[in-house]
Amino acid sequence: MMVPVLLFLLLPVAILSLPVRFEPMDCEDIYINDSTHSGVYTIFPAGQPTPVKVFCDMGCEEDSDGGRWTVIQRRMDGSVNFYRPWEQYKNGFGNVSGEYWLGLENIFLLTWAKKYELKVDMEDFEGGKVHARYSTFSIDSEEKGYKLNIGSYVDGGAGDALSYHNGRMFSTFDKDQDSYYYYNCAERQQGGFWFRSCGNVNPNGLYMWGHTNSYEAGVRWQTWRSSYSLKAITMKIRPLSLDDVEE
Ligand SMILES: [Ca+2]
Repeated sequence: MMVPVLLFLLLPVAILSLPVRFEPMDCEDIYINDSTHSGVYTIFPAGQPTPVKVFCDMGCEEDSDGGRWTVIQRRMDGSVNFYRPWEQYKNGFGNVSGEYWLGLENIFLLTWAKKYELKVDMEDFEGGKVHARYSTFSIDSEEKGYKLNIGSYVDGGAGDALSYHNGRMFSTFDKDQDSYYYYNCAERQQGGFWFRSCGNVNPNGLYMWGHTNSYEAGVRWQTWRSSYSLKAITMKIRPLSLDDVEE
């Protein structure tokens, strides 16, 4: 009888003494526990054992916004094709050290677990740089079409082009969930997004190097530059601080 009793007594001790593995959920966890340098890291939005590679924007000295951003989307040189089907927008694609899409399921898991804000950085080919910041950001589950939920436009100089898309489901060329009966917006705008009919914002559109007449398909943020396909655009999220949540 003594052996089972001893085992029973020692088991909790054995479990407690196992080495604890650091499983960051997002870039803020990495910033607090591991590293304050921007770069590629592994996060676990769905918990172990499902690692996801991501680019963390930890900020820099001349940038006073404090970093800790988890990059969910990035365009910078046209090296990655963003005209892809639903399954790939769901699971993510591209190259995390360059252009990529983190994946709707990962974005859903992150924003389901914590409250986030959104910042979109953008650049044109003439050296202009602006951003657009939104007070909150989350998306619903796949059953609800990964519907977009954003709070109010805060600032940034880019203008509020994204609010038009608020409350819309995500669409790809093979899954039309937009509200434009006559068109497939993802086909027309050459990328996946939360299209309405169709949109003022097209971060995942066709990389077109600046001025263009077929601006609808370009990488657009219409309230900043119209008939223009941007050089760079990055969508990134960060958990709200307790102060922000209480407001
Ligand atoms: Ca449609």
